Formats: sequence, structure tokens, C-alpha cells
Amino acid sequence: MPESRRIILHVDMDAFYCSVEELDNPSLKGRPVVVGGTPEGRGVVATANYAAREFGVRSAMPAARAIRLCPRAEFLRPRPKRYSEVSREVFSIFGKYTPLVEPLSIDEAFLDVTGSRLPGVPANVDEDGYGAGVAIARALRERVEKETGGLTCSIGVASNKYLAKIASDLRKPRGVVIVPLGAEEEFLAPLPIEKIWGVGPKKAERLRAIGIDLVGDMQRLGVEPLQRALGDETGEHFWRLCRGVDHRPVVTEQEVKSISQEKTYGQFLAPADRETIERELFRMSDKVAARLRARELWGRTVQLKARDEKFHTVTRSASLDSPTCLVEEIYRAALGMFDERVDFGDLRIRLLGVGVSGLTGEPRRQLDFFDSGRLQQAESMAAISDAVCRKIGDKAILRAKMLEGEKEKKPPGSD
Ligand code: TTP
Ligand code: CA
Repeated sequence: MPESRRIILHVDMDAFYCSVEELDNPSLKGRPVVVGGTPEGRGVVATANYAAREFGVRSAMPAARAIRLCPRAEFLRPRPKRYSEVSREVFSIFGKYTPLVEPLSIDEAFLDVTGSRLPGVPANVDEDGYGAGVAIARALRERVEKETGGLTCSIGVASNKYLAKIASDLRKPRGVVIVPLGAEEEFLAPLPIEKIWGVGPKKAERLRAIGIDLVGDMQRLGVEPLQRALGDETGEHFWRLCRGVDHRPVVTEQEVKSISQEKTYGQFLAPADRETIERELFRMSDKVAARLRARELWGRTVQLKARDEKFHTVTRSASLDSPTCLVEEIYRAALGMFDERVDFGDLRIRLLGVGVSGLTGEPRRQLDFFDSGRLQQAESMAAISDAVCRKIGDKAILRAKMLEGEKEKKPPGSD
């Protein structure tokens, strides 16, 4: 169906922080370079250039270990301001090829180039089914390299975001990988199961136990055995992913700015009715979180809105350390703002609202600050609760979560 064909690029800068360092100090070229913390401090590797990766140095590895693996490497402290500056430069080059640019992180973006043309490329060109898409990818790579003075990127060209992202990672650095249109399943089949979004080491182990090593094994299995092994929702989800199905649009930053939920109370809430206020904030946080997850978005800023019976309205916002899609984190921030930054005195409340902004399609976790394993676990719990909600309705799960919260509460006076 050529009408609905989409041409999506995933562009990812190679060894970004290190490449910027090499750009600014050419004497580093050809040598192993590591950017990150010091072994004495919290000390993890932010990134290593490809020369250092040959020694086994990887992102998020303790700096002390990196030094043992590659003592000859140049160890540099990060210069975030400079990286942001270069990032802006690179993103402005992306914008020359399409207005549909979805930033994923400082050095990665999805570009929808379905409607883009490239001067000098005939209109009837159709490499691998992507019109001028492949030529655009190559031109973009050359231009980034030329205009930045030497930064390279890798690009995946595919019919959707998920496949483009998998592809861009396969031939790094400086690779352009095309997922031929109509041959998506064949492209995925020989890849290891970990390439599927959401399959970490634990799930991979469970899948191997039922004989699934490669994405192709999962494709051959069919949806029902997958559902038996992983549950209905998850099974169906992986069934879509293993065949490369993904309908998510490329969302530019301007399009979705925030997701929020608010309610006006015909019967005003008394400020002393703590239980109702907490329940309402939790309920709204839960809805916001579920909507984030449904769109596979994470938000960095939590907003609270409140209006008193005299129509005095306040909005407050708080930035989180890392983008979230979890009810617990949104609720905690909203309640914190309500307690500390809203003072209606004795006036009753006529409206409450919770929202999240600063949205991103992919969480960039600072691995040095977060135990990402714990976060991943919480997120998969959240995905399960979404599934349960759909089946049995909000009430049961809400009650269950509220009860959990009760258990965790400290005894009075313990603070
Ligand atoms: P990545 O794109 O994950 O890695 P990279 O660009 O260094 O290397 P690759 O060629 O494999 O794409 O991350 C982009 C930048 O984000 C990276 O240069 C440094 C920073 N970063 C961290 O600070 N901490 C991390 O744990 C990771 C993964 C990246
Ligand atoms: Ca990168």
C-alpha cells in the first residue's frame, strides 16, 4: 500500500561525547578515549570511543574498572554545555531534511522523511522501496560530518520507528542500514531475541527456556504459545514486535507538550479531608501515568493545579531527576507540591489537577544516579497494572495500590 508507506530514519551520533572531545582536540584521534566520572567520585563511564570499546570499556561501567581494562585511555570529565551546543547544531541539520523530527536524547532522533525530496535525486528513484529515503539518509550523514567538522552518525531507514532504531544500531559507527520495505520479518528473523524492545537478560532467559533464541524463533512460534508463556497482553505485544509492527507516529516536540487530568468538584473538598485529597491526586496521577505509557512517553516535569472555592487558582511544577511514566513518582511529586506549596487556609477546594510535561519518547536515564534494574521492574509492573485495569476496571487496582501505600506508611511520630 504505497499510500500508507512511511519512510522513517533513526539517526544516532557515534560515541557522541567522545567524538565531540576528539573534534575539539584532534590529538585525541586514534587513541582510546573515555568520558565519565572519576574512580574516586561516583565514577561511571558515560561513554567510550570505539578504540576504547575494543578493550571492553562500556557506558555505565565503573571508571575504576575502565582504567584497569584500558590504562592507556585518555580519561576526560564531561562538558555537558559543549555537548548541548553541538547537539543543537546537529539537530538543526536534521531539520533541513524534514520538519518532522522527534528528539529521543541529546544525540538521537527519529525523522519522518515520507514527504521529503532531495535536490538532484529523480522523483522515480525507489531504493529498497523507500523513494529518496535512502539517498536522504546518506546525504544527511555526509552533511553532518562536513558541517560539524567530522562528527559521524549511524542511520536506520525503515517503515517505522521501532525498525529504524534497531537498524541504526547494527553497523555502527557510520553505518546506514536499510530494512527493505516488505521484508521486515526476514530482516528481524536472524537477530538475537535481545534486540526486541523490552527483552532484557531475564526475559531473554525465560524465552530461551522455551526454545526462543532468535527473533525468527518467536515469529515461527505464533501468538498463542507466546501468550501462554508470557500472558495475553505481553504475548500479543511481543507478537507485534517480533514481526516489526509499530504504528507510532513521529511526534515533534511541539505536538504533545503535556498530558494532564483534572476534576472540578461539585461538592467542594474540605482541606482537612486528607484521605479524599490523597485519593484524588493518586487517581489522577494513575490516569496520567497510564496515558503516558499508552503512548510510550516519559515526562520530566510534574504539574499540580488547584483552585479554591473563591476561584483562586494556583499551578505548581516540579522537575524530576529522570523522566517517568510511573504513578508512584508522579503522585509523590504532586502530593509534595500540594503539601508544601499550596496554602488555601480554611477555604475548600473546587478543583484539582495533575499533569506531566517535558515529554520524551525515550527515557534518558543517568545510570550513575539510578538503579535502572529497579526502575525497569517498576515499569513492567506498571505495564501489568495497565493490563489489569483494562480488564477489571480502575477500582480494584486503585484499592490494591492504596492498601500497599498504607502498609508502607511510617507509624505516627516516627519522622
Ligand atoms: P549513546 O547514543 O547511548 O552512546 P554513544 O553515542 O556514546 O555511542 P554509540 O556510538 O553507541 O551511539 O549515548 C549518547 C551520549 O549520552 C553518550 O555519548 C554519553 C551519554 N550517556 C551517558 O551519559 N550515560 C549513559 O549511560 C549512556 C548510555 C550515554
Ligand atoms: Ca549515540
